[in-house]
This record gives sequence, structure tokens and C-alpha cells, in this order.
Amino acid sequence: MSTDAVAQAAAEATRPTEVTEGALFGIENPLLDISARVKPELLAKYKLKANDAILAGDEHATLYDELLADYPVEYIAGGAAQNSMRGATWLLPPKSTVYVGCVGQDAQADQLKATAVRDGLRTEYMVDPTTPTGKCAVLITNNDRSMVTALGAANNYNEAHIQQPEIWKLVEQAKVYYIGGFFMTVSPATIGLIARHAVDHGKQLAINLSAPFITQFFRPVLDEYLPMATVIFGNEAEAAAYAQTHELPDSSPAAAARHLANLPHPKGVSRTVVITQGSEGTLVATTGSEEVRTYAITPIAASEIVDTNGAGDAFAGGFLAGLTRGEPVDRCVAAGHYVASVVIRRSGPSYPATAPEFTF
Ligand code: 26A
Repeated sequence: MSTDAVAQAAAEATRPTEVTEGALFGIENPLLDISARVKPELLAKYKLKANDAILAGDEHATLYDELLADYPVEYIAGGAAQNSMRGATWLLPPKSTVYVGCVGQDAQADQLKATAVRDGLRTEYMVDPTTPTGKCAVLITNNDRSMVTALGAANNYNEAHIQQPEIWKLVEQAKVYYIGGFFMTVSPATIGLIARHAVDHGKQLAINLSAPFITQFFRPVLDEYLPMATVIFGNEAEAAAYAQTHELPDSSPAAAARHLANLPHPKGVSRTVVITQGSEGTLVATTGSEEVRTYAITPIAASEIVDTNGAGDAFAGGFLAGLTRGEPVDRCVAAGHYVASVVIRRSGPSYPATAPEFTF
């Protein structure tokens, strides 16, 4: 081997761990969670499933006031991708992450911003002064959570914001993009701009399936952009919904993962599909491989579980931190499992102020 070849082999053996400023760029709906442990009757009254995420309809108009009147609620900074971005930030060097979405001009937006800043996440919110910041009722029963979202200002995000030179510069400086699947309902044009940039520049694009209703009711948008992704996240319920709406012959999560891994990427780049299954371990499928690997989780004692709200977001955050560092998939999964295990021991999607006890 020539000296150059030896040097190159050595460089490849030590993984690239230098993470540049703003390397991870995330976008979706910034929401303030109004969270409470509730009686099952409340779910029954509003015909809600114990474990689900939906958009509020007219029939949910009184839910928020009823929640505030009848239960001690906690206000927590939420929005699925924003939670993930705060989680990724926890594992990455300072200034590695940027998050975008639309908020109102109100105290709720200030609270979201303060939480992000405290967690080291840079936010570049679009502000719509005419609409209140989005809110999400998080109704907890046992280890389940039912979420009803009134998107408010988050629904008014549009591509004019990302096209402003100072925001587009942030897109250009990033190496990895994370698009929360809930954004499919908001601004497909913005998703298109980011996804095409990622494809054209050979950058990583991660997309989350986010909820069964996204596959069921926003299928055309999802089908347009999932092929451009290099990483797809989901859980078992979302994989099942995908299998059903796409009429896959086998509706198992593994079959859905394999199908998603083999959607043809416009430039033939291979893709990793990661399906979490709670305590059942995490499935990983890769383009061109028949094998779907299962990564076991380290079980958490029931007595240590506070609530699982935000666990999936935390997993994505840990995985994205690994992806941003250029880590191999098994380390990305390990990081995801670690961040999820921390969040499950805390109330809602929040992260400790102390440094993580995880090394890549
Ligand atoms: C459009 N919808 C329904 C949503 C959401 C959402 N984030 C973005 N868009 N519905 C629930 N969430 C967030 O999911 C987190 C838990 O995984 C909640 O804000 C909560 O923090």
C-alpha cells in the first residue's frame, strides 16, 4: 500500500466526527403541548384512540377548555420534529442544529423559543402575528397518549420564508435535513425545495412517517417525497398504515420497511428505514437487502417509566445526531435508544440539563 493509501485507510477507519455549524436542519410544526393524565371517559367523549395523533376538527373545539377546567395540566414545548431536534442537539456540539416552523406572536411562542434556546437549539421561526401559536392536547392514559393538534400559526408556514436569503443560507450550510412527516399537511412546496436541494447535493434527507393519518390522508405528498429520503423513520402503527394504504401483500412492519427501503431514489442512493416498535426492538431495512435487522432495546423497569410521550421523537433525535456525525447505523440506533430511554423516565419530551451519558 502506498503511504497515501495507508493515510486514506486510516482516515476512513476513524470516522468523521467533526460537525459543522448548522449541520442538522429540521422543519415542522412548533406546538405548545397541553398535557394531562386524563380519565378514559374524556377519550370516549371525543371518540379518541388511546394512542394516536390527529388534527383537531370542529368536534374537538371544546376539548381544550374542558381539559383546562377539569385537569391539572402541564405546558410543555412540543411539536414532534422540534422535540427530535432538541434531542439531537443534546448529543451534538453547540450550534450544530437549526429548526424552522411557524409560530404566532404570543406568550406561547416565547415559551417555545425559550425552551429551544435553553436546550441549545437555534430556531428561525416564521412569525404570523394574526394567528395563535399551535397547540396540542396530550391526553395521557396509562402508558398511552392521544394527541389532538390545533395547528394554528404552524399551518401558515410557506415557502416564501425559506426562500429568504438568510434562511436559505441555513439550508445550504446544512449537511443533513430532517422533515417531520406532520409537515406534509402544511407546506409541500417547502418540502420540495429542501428535498430537491438534498438530492441535488448528495446530502442526507430524513423523513418521519409521523402518524397513520399522514399516510392515509396525505398519501400523494408522502409518495412524492419519500423516494428522495435517505432515511425514513416510523413506528409499527405507521408502518401498518403504510402497508394498508399501499396495499402491500404483507402488512408486517418488516415488509413495510423493506418496501420503503426499495422505493427507487432519483439518484440511486441507498436508504435506511428505521421502524421503532416500543419495547419490541427497532427494525432496520436497507436498500437492496432482504434482511431486516432487529436491534433490541434495553428494557426499562415499569416503575421507572414516567410517560412514553415523545419517546419516538427522542429516538429520531438520537439517530439524527449519529447521522450528522457520520456514524454507522448501529451507533445511530444505539444513540436513538439511549435518548428515548432518558425521555421515557421524564415527563413529556424534555431533556436533562446535564451532559448525556452516551458516547458514540
Ligand atoms: C399536525 N400534527 C398532528 C402534529 C402533531 C405533533 N407535532 C407536529 N404536528 N401532533 C402531535 N405532535 C407532537 O408530537 C409530540 C409527541 O410525539 C406533540 O406536540 C408532542 O410534543
